[in-house]
Amino acid sequence: MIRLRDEHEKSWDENRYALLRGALDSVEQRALLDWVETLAGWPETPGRWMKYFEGDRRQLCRVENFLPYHDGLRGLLTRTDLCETLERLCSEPAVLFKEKINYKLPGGQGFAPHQDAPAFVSFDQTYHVTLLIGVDPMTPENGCLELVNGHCDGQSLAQAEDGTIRPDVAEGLDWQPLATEPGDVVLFDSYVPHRSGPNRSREPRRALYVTYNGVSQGDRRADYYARKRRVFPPECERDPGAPLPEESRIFNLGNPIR
Ligand SMILES: O=C(O)CCC(=O)C(=O)O
Repeated sequence: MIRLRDEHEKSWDENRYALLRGALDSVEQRALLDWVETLAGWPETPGRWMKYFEGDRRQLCRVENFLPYHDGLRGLLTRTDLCETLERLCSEPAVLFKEKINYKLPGGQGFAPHQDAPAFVSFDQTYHVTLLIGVDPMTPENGCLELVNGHCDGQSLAQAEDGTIRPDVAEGLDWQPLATEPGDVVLFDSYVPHRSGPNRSREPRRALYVTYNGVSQGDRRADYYARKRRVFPPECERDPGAPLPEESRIFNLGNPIR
């Protein structure tokens, strides 16, 4: 069950993130693994789910916008225990803003230090909560998430030109690797600084990142994907001769995506 206990509430109050160990049982974990493997095999199809790649070998690194096409994942990401937990964290009912699976296959790149809030400004929204569910064990070796403790004042830190945290500021932060097991769930808000290393192991490190916002900030999922498709489309929808617009930057913040 994805429910907050006292220790999670305490962690949230102190750090704006909480780690819920063993929130999914073994049956749910197996189903999730199966779904994530299925999505990796879906063909690149213009106008539908969005597959992104990294490196010269076009290694799969992300699938997004899969909710309309997958009943199991839609059920998991909108179920009652999760919605009630999100309502507590957003202080009002929450709606789903965006969903992605980061595949981080062996050799897959890490993510530069960043906060999500500066990348989620396209629709005048100010606050989001992201749910992370690790499909594989997440370790320092395979590039687990690293978070900063105590950054809970809802402020954006100084940014470099590319929207990531300015390196001199990032260097001074207290980074904590958050190793997780399959079935663990992490919730963190859009101001928590985070980063991750590359996958140096021989196994995939797959994880779901699903972002929600309070309903008073609007149901903008469809708008988000319409805009992302326009300014940072998957490769199968790109005109190979046309450069991506400047606005594509915030749809690809700190990321290794081509
Ligand atoms: O999957 C990771 O290693 C980090 C993901 C992340 O920070 C992001 O997608 O913004």
